[in-house]
Parts: sequence; C-alpha cells; structure tokens
Amino acid sequence: MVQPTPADRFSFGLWTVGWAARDPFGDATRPAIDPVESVNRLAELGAWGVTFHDDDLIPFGTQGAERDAIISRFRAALESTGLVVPMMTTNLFTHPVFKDGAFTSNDRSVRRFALRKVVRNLDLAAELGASTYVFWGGREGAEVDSGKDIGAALDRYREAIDTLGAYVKEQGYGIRFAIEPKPNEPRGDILLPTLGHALAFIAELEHGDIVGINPEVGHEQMAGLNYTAGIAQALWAGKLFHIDLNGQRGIKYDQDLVFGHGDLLSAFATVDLLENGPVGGGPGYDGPRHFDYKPLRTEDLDGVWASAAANMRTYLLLRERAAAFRADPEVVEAMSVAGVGALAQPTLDAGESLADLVADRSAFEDFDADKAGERGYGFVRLNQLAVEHLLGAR
Ligand code: 3MF
Ligand code: MG
Ligand code: MG
Repeated sequence: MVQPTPADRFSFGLWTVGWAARDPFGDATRPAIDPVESVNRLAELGAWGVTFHDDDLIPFGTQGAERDAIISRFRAALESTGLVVPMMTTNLFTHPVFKDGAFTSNDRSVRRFALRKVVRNLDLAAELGASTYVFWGGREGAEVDSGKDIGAALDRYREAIDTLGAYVKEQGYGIRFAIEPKPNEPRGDILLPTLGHALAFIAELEHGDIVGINPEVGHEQMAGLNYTAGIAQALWAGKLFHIDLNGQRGIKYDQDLVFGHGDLLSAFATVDLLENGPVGGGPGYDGPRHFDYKPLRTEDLDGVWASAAANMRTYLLLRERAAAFRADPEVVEAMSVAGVGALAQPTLDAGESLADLVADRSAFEDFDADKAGERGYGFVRLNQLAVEHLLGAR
C-alpha cells in the first residue's frame, strides 16, 4: 500500500512544511503557515505525528496567558485530528543571543539562559506526551580555532546534557534525549559533527543511559559518510532513538531535499535496514519515521503539501521494494555466496583461546592464503539485484 496511514508512524517537523523559504541570499517566497493548518493538512495526508521547536509554535519571548492560549489552541488541533507529538526540541540557534552557541557559548549567562529555555520546553514536552527530546547544537561550534577551547566546550556540553538528564529522571518524564550531529552550517565547524563523535560523547555522560542519537541523512552525507552504515552502528549500540529522513546530493550545503530525492540507492538501503533489520539478521528500527526536509524554495503552497506527501510515498514505495528484495530467492542465494550470514559466526570457537588459535596449524601455517585470495564475493551481482528491485525490474 502506498497510501500512508498513522500505522506507518510518519512524522514531520512544523519547521519543515512551515519553512517560508528565506535563505541567505533571498527573501521568503511563501507566507508563514499557521501551525494548526499544518496539523490539519499533515493529518489529512496520513501522517501520524508532528514535532516542533518551542519557537515554531510559541514565538520567542511569549510568556504567561498568551503562551497558554497558543498551546491550548494547538492541543485542540491535535485532539481533533488525532495527531501525536512524539518528539520536541528547542530552538537554541535563531536569536542573536545564541550566535556563539547555547550550552557552549563562551558567555556563561547565555549558557544559563539556554538551560532555562530547555527546561521550560521539556515541561511542555512531558505535558504533550513526547517521548523523545532532540538536541541539535547548530550554533555549538566555531570558525576560529583559537576562539574556542574545544575541551572546555565539551565539558559544558556534557554538563548541560547531564543536568537536563537528571531533571527528566527526577520528574519521571520518561523522556529520552537524542543528539543530532551535523558537521557544519550554520557554524563553520559544529561540535559533535558526525554520529560517531556523538556516540563517543554519549559514552562520557553520567546519564548516557537515556541519551541516544537522531542522525539526519543529509548531515552525514555532508561529511561524505554512508548514512545507512552509520545508523547500523547506532542500532548496534542501542542508540538509534530517532531519525531525520531527507535527501542530499553530495558534499555541499544542507539541502534538506525530499527523502529519496538525493542518493536513491542509499535511501533504498536505509529503508531496508529500518524495516527489515541488518542484512545478517537482528532487529530493525521501531521509532518514528520522521522527515526533516524543506519544500524547495521554488514551490508554492500546493507544492509544500505535495512535497510532504512525496516523502511518505517514496518511503512506502521503497518499503515495498525492500521487502521484495529480501524475499527474492536469487537475492538470498547471492547473499549466501557473498557470505553475508557467515559473518555472524564468531571467529573463535566457543571456549577457544587465542593460544588455541595459535596452535591450530590450519589457521596459519597450513592455510592457503593465495587460494582464499582467489575467492569472488559477488557483491556486484548482489548490488545489481538491489538496483533492479529498486527500478521495479524484478
Ligand atoms: C538543521 C536541522 C534541525 C534539527 C532540529 C531538531 C532545524 O539542519 O536538522 O532543524 O533537525 O533542530 O530536530
Ligand atoms: Mg538538516
Ligand atoms: Mg534535522
């Protein structure tokens, strides 16, 4: 079925469809969209959830009764459509106060303000039933090497995440954090630039048990990395808490294209991993299928909703193709020839020590390395089968 339903658990950020298409060189090409309109339209299209930064819904600086009124109007729209809020996040990048970062600004008063801004929005996230809270540190970085002590910045980053982690635990919110890596833009260099850096950072946290990652397709590809391989490592580490699906064409600015409109073969592999689990076996991903894309600046409002629908339709088409790929007996055979499943077998036998291996002449002295080197793995054939399934040729 290529008609999305809430069972598919597709979610969109308010800032995605709501992007008025202002860029560094040009004015907005579209009017702002009322968040309630976005909720209604996304629900009509078959989405399941909506996500947002505090300031996407409640303009920066809005307090008290005015803030409450905005929230209750939004809640009414959620209730009438059945849309849920699976994830929330904080805008710690738009206001000039954050120009040198939020948690890692050189200015301590800014760091304190940032923490306070997150706490208020975490309380709202708990009220709205969000189970994931994303941290994208777009301004946590630098352009000038001598202007930022990276070690001290990481200390402050850790302090912030641990302080907030302790808070959600004390409150019993049941919220997990997901750090979203990005190599650059808007800062020249951003801290935690790839998912690997983020995983290493999480290992240093006191409350790392509730902290995972939210890798975005385009962000990893901006660093020239293989997104599917990256999220496979995150799954392996039990840290794939959320995902930002979109498209990117090579190492350039963050394009936020529709999912599949960048590297389509990579998108196929991503959906195959998320839906069917690793090729050698094991569980896939059970979180939201979240799109963090931007409708092209050339689109009018009809184009905005068509592009939102395109993300979901592409995902569902790839899901169909990936299921057919895995079920194809020729693919199963090609994977067997390639030894894909054989990698699951431990290299040492149960109870075998390294000394036992050293004593095993068949492993080394009598091993015919030249003969083993002659083996063909057939990976090209396997990839061609994937391409043919993707093209609908099988
Ligand atoms: C920027 C992003 C962000 C994050 C968001 C949290 C504005 O490139 O991807 O979107 O996704 O802040 O989810
Ligand atoms: Mg992005
Ligand atoms: Mg993102």
